[in-house]
Amino acid sequence: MHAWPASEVPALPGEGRDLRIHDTATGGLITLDPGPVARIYVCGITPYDATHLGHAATYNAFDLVQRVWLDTKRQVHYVQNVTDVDDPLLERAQRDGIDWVGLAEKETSLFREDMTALRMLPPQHYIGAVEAIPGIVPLVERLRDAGAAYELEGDVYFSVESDPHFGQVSHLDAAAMRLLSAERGGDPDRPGKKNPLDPMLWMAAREGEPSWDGASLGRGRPGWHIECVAIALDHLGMGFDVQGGGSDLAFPHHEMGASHAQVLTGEFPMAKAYVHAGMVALHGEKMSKSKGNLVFVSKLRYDGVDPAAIRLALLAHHYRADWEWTDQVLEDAVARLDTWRAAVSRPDGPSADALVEEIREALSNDLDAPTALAAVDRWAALQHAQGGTDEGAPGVVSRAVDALLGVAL
Ligand code: 5CA
Ligand code: ZN
Repeated sequence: MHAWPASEVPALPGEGRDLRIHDTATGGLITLDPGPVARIYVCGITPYDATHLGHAATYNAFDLVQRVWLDTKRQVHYVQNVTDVDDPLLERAQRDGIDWVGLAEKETSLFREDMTALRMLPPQHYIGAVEAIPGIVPLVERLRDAGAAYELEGDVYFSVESDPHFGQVSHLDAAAMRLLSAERGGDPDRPGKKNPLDPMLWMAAREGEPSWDGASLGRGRPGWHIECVAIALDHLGMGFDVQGGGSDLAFPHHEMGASHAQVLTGEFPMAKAYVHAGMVALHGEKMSKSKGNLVFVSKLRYDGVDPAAIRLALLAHHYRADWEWTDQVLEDAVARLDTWRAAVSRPDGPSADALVEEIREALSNDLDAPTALAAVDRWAALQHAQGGTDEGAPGVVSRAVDALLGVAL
């Protein structure tokens, strides 16, 4: 699949800083030390509805990861998937009496538009589940042949007990895992499973549903976790730097994915850091396509909201926090954008050298965007209060805000 166009990332004076980030698996902050090419996999959308602010907040977090790395003059190898066949997509298409392929294409196109408008850097590899199927089938066969997967009425399940490291991403107890598994696409109550938590790797063809040639597995379609594993291993290999997504993906998705990959390769861990963004809520509940309490990025754009203001609204919250979207959040961001734009519209101003370092310091410290925004606020306040004589300083601020925060002033 094609991704979306990249906005240019201006180079900044001085040196970037290494990223210290919270890793769910170890439960603490770790300093990543990627090679010259940093490797990141971020779970993509299931395209059955438009991009909402919760999605945008999560992608914003991983966009910042890349911007910190780019500032250290590293290259970034970024891979993202599109879950373009899965139960919720097929259910929505059926509910609305439309073709599932067309629905996925339409919503993926809108996602690309939203990501472009928000200046999110595109992945180098943007891969759909459907196009990954030829790579998924041999992985499932290998797991089965190694005794790590078993068949149940034609479907193939992964045996969580085959991975000695199972549980080391989320550290949940069995009861919590069982609950979340039922909520998030699993089927812990299906009779005949060896362990209720075992996730499906390959679902045998169902009447009226799309299916693909699965070689010795028979016709069917892939499970959710193996999709991301196949794509990540194909494009990044084991031991990549960051596996990213919202906190609702820590279990089961990232836990199961890590287990699949670890059993397949015999290596540990799949990712050096499992990074999870908090959940954005609306009216007190997590924004979710299944509940329908959504504010869409595209709706705001069509209403004339500047995408830079949407981005500032996201950046005003620490990526790990759970937070609530309100009209006030957007109003504050619009006001901040106006203040910043006015401050950089003059040819000279207070020196920007310290500010660039403050933004760098804040972001390298677990992507602390709110602290970075506060630093820019202080510079803008000084500019408005008394100005300054440093010629070109406003240009440096513009470039830093663009390069490190993805906001075009
Ligand atoms: N296709 C899978 C991942 S392989 C999936 O979870 N798709 S999704 O469309 O449901 O979510 C896409 C990303 O947005 C995930 O990282 C998810 O954790 C994140 N996300 C979903 N809802 C919210 C929310 N309310 N707040 C923050 N992030 C969210
Ligand atoms: Zn995923």
